[in-house]
Formats: sequence, structure tokens, C-alpha cells
Amino acid sequence: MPLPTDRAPSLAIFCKVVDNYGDIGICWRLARQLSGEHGVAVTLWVDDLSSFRRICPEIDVKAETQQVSGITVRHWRGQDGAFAPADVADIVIEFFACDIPPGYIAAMAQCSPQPVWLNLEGLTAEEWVEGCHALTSPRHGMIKHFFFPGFTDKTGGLLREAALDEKRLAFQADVPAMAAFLGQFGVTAAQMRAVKVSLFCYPSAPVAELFATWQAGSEPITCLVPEGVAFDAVQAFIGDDAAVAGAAHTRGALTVRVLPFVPQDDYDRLLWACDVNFVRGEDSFVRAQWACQPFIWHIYLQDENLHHVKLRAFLQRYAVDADGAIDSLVRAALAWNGASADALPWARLWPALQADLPRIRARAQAWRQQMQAHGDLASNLLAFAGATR
Ligand code: TRH
Repeated sequence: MPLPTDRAPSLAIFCKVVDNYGDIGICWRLARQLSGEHGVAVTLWVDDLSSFRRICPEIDVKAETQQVSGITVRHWRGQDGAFAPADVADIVIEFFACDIPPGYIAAMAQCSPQPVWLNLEGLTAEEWVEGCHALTSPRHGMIKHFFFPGFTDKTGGLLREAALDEKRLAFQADVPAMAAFLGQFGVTAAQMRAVKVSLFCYPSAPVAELFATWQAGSEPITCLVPEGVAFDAVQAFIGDDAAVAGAAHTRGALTVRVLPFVPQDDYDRLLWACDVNFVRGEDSFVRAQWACQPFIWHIYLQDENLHHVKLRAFLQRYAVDADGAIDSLVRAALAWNGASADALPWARLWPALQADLPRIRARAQAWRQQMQAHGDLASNLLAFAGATR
């Protein structure tokens, strides 16, 4: 049965914040796009409003229910009170296999027609995903569908707003706007002329070694790092002042400047304004791809180094062009993630990467086009839901 046409379809996303900002980052991005571009009435259930507030300052951490950017945000406190079929959305998404309240599931089972029940999974470039995307599993007399984002047309694709490219190109072409954007963080004109690098990584990244390389180099580098990220290395570099937003220090060729955590749309602008981006997890990793600039990915750590398998799977798809593998990028990415047994020092990795930046930038453009051809995750998800109901 198709989705309703006489009213906006409704959709509920259940999000448990496991750690950091990626869980809520992805759900919030998806919620905004479904509402803003597709007219879907979205309710976002989140268990951690404080994390949410860091990427969306409008969030009131005390509110049980609030409207933000047209989305109903509900504080998910494990409510299992009475849910009636009327409370159930047409499409129900559980993010990363979080267990939605049993009372909600019971109400889903009583609906006629029953809602489309989707488990939105994590992103990986591994090949097995194609075989698992859209698989079904019977649950409580209903069918649960597994929806995988991915890098091929046999997956759900990647989150990407319709106007994203247009916005990025307009921003990058508008030099005063870019200068004003960076200027609000205290970046000086001279620091803007340097090679600009954004740095978002987990604590295990070899940041101190990279800073030492940049400091000793001949080319000025401005490194912009959100507050709290790579804290030890940043604090050591900054010296006596606290490494809080606004702090900055220059030594040798390197300036490190601490930025506040910015709302998601501004984080995009930061990626667009920088020449090289270090990103992590899932969502900033995807945004770096849409930014079309060279980037190094710090992948989320998993047991038994499973993340190294995922990293290699991605590099096999991404770090290759008509001339073959882009060795400088592969080596740097593996070293950044501790995935290389014979990693070169950063004093050699960085110059090689820097020399290849034009080639990597060209690859980034081609990759964007390749990925865009698969549609975008929000549209693919709605089409899938419409076809399965
Ligand atoms: O924060 P992350 O490490 O998140 C995650 C989680 O750890 C999650 O449990 C895990 O499943 C996933 O990684 C793989 O990295 P990520 O995914 O890049 O999410 C960060 C979000 O924060 C993203 O939406 C961008 C946003 N952000 C801002 O809005 N402003 C900022 O200043 C910064 C630095 C990030």
C-alpha cells in the first residue's frame, strides 16, 4: 500500500546517542531533509539532548517536546507508557539498531496498514553491504527492513541535501563571505592566506607528530580545531593559555586556532573554506566528500581492528584514479589510523600528500559526481518506504 497522498506522510526516528555526535548528527540531518525537502512530518526521539545541543544550539535540553526547524523533537527517556496506534508514524526508523520502546512496537502491530519499519544501519564501503541492503526480518508479526547507506547503486546512497552543491559553490566563490566566516573565529588575513586545515579526529590520532612536521615546514599552515578535539596535542602546542575556543598560537610555520563547536551548517562552511580536512566517524566523513576537498578520515575504532578493514575498503574505492592508486593518500590515511605496519614518519607523509593535492582534488570532484549518480539517502529511503508499504 502506498504512503498517504491526502496528507503529509509521518515519520518517526528513534536515536540513541551511543557516544560523540555522529548518531544525533546523522538523525538530525536526515530529519531536516525529510521535513524540508519532502514535506514529511518528522518526530525525532532522542535520548541525549545535551549532545544534540552542541550541533544545534536551539535545542532546549529541558523540554520533553519541542519544535525545531519544523521537526518535533521528543526527549526519549525510555517511555514505554501507553502508545496508541494513532501515535504511530507511517514510517518508523530505528537508528543503528536501537531498541524502540516495546509499547510503541505493540501499537505499530495494531495499525492498519502497518507502518514501514526500517533499521537504518551504519556506513561502510565493504562489498557485503549490497547483499544486506533491503533485507527483511519478521518481528512481532511485522516486517523489519534493513536500510544501508553506501557508495554504490545497490545501497541506500549517502545523505545529501538537494541544494548542497549550489550552496557550496556560491560560498567558495564569495571571497568576502568566506573571509567573514573565518574572521568570526579570529582567523587573520595572513592565516587565511596559509594552507588552511580543519582537524576533527579521535584522541588516538598522531596529532603531535603532525604538528611538529607542520611547524618545521616552510609553508605557513593554519590549523582550525574544534574545542576539545585532540586536546592533549592542542594544549601542548598552545602552551600556557587554556586550549578553549578563541585560543591560538603560532610556532614556526604552524598556527593552531581553537574554534567553538559550530552548528552543522557552519561545520559544512568550515570544510568548504579549508584546503584539507581531517574528519572522523560517519557524518563529518560524508560531509568532507561533498566538500570536494582533499581529506583524511579518522575512522571510529572497533574491536579487533575491524575499522581497518572498513578503512581499506573505502580507500580501495576512493583513493584511486586513472593513473592507479593515489599512494600518498593511502599511506597518510593508513598511518593516521595506525593501520600501517611500516608507516613512514609524517615528515615524509605530509610533503608527499601536499605535492599530490591537485590530483586528490580532481579525484574528489570525480567521486562527488559518481556518488551523486546514486541519488541521496533521504529520497532513496522514501522511495523504498513507498514501495514496501
Ligand atoms: O562525533 P563522531 O565521532 O560520531 C560518531 C559517533 O561516535 C557514533 O557513535 C559512531 O557511530 C559514528 O561516529 C561512526 O563523528 P561524526 O560522525 O563525524 O559526527 C560529528 C557530527 O558533529 C557531525 O554531524 C558534524 C557535527 N559537527 C558540528 O555540527 N559542529 C562542529 O563544530 C563539529 C566539529 C562537528
